[in-house]
Amino acid sequence: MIFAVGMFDRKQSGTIDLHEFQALWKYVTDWQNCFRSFDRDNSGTIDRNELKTALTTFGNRAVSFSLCLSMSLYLSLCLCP
Ligand SMILES: [Ca+2]
Repeated sequence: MIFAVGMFDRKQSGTIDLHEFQALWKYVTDWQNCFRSFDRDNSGTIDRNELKTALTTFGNRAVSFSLCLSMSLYLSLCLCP
């Protein structure tokens, strides 16, 4: 979570205010939606076939995909008990 606070703490105060929290929340929900779009069977994980489909979907945007996947995995570890 320190990463998230630092990323959205635009005033460099060491804390996030309501507006910064709203931006953080949107970022988290966007990544959750990204993860869910890959998790076709709603298993909570991305299996080999789902990963293959995602890679095909992203095509030349592999860097964006890897960032998305990394963040999705991070969120699934941090947000899912
Ligand atoms: Ca799945």
